[in-house]
Amino acid sequence: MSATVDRTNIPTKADTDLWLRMYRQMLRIRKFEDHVNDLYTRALMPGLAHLYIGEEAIAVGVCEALRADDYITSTHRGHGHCLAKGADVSLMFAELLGKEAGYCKGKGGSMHIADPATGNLGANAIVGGSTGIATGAAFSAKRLGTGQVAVCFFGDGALGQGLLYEVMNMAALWKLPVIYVCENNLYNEYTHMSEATAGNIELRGPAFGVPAETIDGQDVRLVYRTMQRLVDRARKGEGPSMLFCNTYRFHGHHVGDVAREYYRSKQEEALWKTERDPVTLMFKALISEGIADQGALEKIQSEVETEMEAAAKFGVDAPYPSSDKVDQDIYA
Ligand SMILES: Cc1ncc(C[n+]2csc(CCOP(=O)(O)OP(=O)(O)O)c2C)c(N)n1
Ligand SMILES: [Mg+2]
Repeated sequence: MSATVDRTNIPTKADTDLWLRMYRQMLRIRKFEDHVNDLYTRALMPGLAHLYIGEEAIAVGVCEALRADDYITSTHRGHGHCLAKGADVSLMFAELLGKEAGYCKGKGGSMHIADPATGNLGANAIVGGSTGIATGAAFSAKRLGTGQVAVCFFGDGALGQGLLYEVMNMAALWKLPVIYVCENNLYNEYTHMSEATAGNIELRGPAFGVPAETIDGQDVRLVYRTMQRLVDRARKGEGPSMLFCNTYRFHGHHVGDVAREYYRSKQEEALWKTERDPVTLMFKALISEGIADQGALEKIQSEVETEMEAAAKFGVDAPYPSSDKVDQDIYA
C-alpha cells in the first residue's frame, strides 16, 4: 500500500523564490537605513530622517501583494515603503543628501519622496495627510476602470486625524479599492499610543462598514498573505478594508532621538530587538523550513551590503543643485 503524500503544505519553487525575495527586500531596507543613520551621524546628511528599522515586514509584505501599477501613499517614516514598491536606492540616497540627482532634485529630502513610475504617490509629513491622496487615487482607478488598488500606509498617530474618517466614509459609500494599513508601533513621537488613542481601534473601520483586522506586523509572510486577500477583494469591487499591523520602531522617533528612556524603556526596546526582529525571524524560518542554508542567506546579506555601499557612495559623490536653481520646483 503506498502512502498518500499531502502536498498541500509543500512550498512550490515560486513560493520559495518569493520568500527569499522578501527576505532580500527587508534587508535592503535595513541596510539602506543603517547607511542613512551613519550619514546623519557623520554630519553628511542635512535635516532628519525617521527610520523604519524594525517595521520592514509591513512594507515588504504589503508591496509584494501589489501590482507594479497599484498605488501607495506613505508617511514621514517612508523609506521602507518607497524601496518595497521599487524605488531606486541611488536616487533615494541622492535625495536624502540634497543632491540634484535625487527624486526631488535634492529639494524634498527624506519625507517627500514620490516615485510615480512605481505607483508611489509620495511620502507625506502631515500625519494622516496621505489618507486623502490614497482615497482619491482609488476613486480615480474606479472611475477609469483600471483595476488598480491603492494602499495607504499610516501610523497609529494618524488614528487621531479627522481626514481618515472623512475619506473612509466616502470609500465605503463608493466601494473604493483602497486598503488602509495602520502601522501600529505603539508610539506617536514620544507618547505611548494608549495616552493618545481612545477605545478599540479595530472597531473604527466597521463603524463605517469597512472590515478591519489586526495581525502580527513582524511576520512578513502573514502580512503578504493577508494583503493578498484584501487586495483581491478590493480589485473585485468589494470595497475598502483596514489592516492593523502590530510592530515597533527599533530606533528613536527620528535619527536625533537618542536619549529616549524618559518615554520608552531600554528593556522594552531590547525585547523587541531580540525576540521580534522581522529580519531575524525570517532568517530563522527560512533555515528551519529547509528553504535556504545559512551560507545562501549570508550571500544575500553581502550582496545587499555591496549594493547599498555603492548607492550611498553615488549619493555622497553626486553634485548639489546649482545656486541659480534654488527657487525652482518650490511651491508655497
Ligand atoms: C498634522 C500633524 N500633526 C503633528 C505632526 C508632528 N508629528 C510628526 S510625526 C508625529 C507622530 C506620528 O506618529 P505615528 O502616526 O504613530 O507614526 P510613527 O512616527 O510612529 O511612525 C507627529 C505628531 C505632524 N507632522 N502633522
Ligand atoms: Mg506610531
